Amino acid sequence: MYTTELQKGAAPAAIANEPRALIDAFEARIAEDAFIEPKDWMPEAYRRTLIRQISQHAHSEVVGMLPEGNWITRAPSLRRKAVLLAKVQDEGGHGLYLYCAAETLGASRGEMIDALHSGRAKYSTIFNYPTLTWADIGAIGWLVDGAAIMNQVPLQRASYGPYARAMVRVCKEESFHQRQGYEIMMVLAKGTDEQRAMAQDALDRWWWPALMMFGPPDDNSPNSEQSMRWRIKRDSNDALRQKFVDVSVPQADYLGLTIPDPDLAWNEARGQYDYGAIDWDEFYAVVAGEGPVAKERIEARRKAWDDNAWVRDAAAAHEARRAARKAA
Ligand code: BYC
Repeated sequence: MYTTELQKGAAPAAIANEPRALIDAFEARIAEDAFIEPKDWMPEAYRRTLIRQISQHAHSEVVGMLPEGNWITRAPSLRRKAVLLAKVQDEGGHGLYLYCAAETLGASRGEMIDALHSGRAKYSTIFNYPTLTWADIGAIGWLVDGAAIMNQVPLQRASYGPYARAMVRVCKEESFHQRQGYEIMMVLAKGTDEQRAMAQDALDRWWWPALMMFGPPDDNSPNSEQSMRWRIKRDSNDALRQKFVDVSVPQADYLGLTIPDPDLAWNEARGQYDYGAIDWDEFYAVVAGEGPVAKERIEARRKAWDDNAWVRDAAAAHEARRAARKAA
């Protein structure tokens, strides 16, 4: 994600000297819920906000392959291995759709990757935590993909067409991912004492980081107001976090597992769960690159990029030869 001078703090609604008539026409289209397409005129601040969010999203998918990829060779059965392999491949595919969506806004793939590798771009905090046991793979599918779906379903109606359309397929696949994770948790929760303890330990470690995926609280979210006005975001960070808590608590109950929050309680008046305080110091430290395995994650991405340079070179050489043959 790009934190350029423009994007520090809240995104400005418009940049000086943009023609009023164009801005008005753009805002009218947003107001009537029309999609904005790549060739349409758009305010520069809208374009940069989208590049920021979509590239962060793409990086999250690609870095998000690492914690689970780590378990492919150790999956407990051939079936589990095949399913996990398919899931991790899906995440790579999501990254590709999203990089393509960002490219339609004029961002180059090379610049986006460079921003990730150099630490200038952000990616979701959740992927900076280690996967210690097989139950973590269940907890990631259940909670991390569950949180991702909660956040991404409204993005299917984001005002930028290519982003919204990419989300349609991503959400379908995430739904399969969530179910495979929950199924792993069901098997462990109904298993031996040791397996149940492993499932509970995974829930204990992933619950709070999953709540942090939705971003800072609304009163401390500099981008939300403008992004919601532009209908990029349809719901606030806190609203989506609350929905996630409300659907996850009965799922944990069904598993016979305990959510690690002593303040969690049904609030009859609100018709929602109250939940305890999130450790925002931890969130901001992880955003700043201090996550438990943050350095390993970026190092792994850089190494993959360098080790596979020959593939990019070969593709470029093939394309150059093909173009030369065509010209001849
Ligand atoms: N982690 O003003 P705010 C997946 C940053 S992967 C890191 O609320 P915004 C999966 C935020 O960027 C799916 N940074 O921002 C893959 C901003 O910084 P800048 C991942 C975070 O954009 C593999 C600052 O904090 N999903 O599903 O309005 C395996 C202030 O925040 C985080 C997406 O990427 C965070 N958690 O709202 C399994 C969804 N939260 O840029 C699963 C797309 C906030 O101003 N993104 N920050 O320097 C979004 O929906 C929004 O960008 C967010 C944040 C809700 C995340």
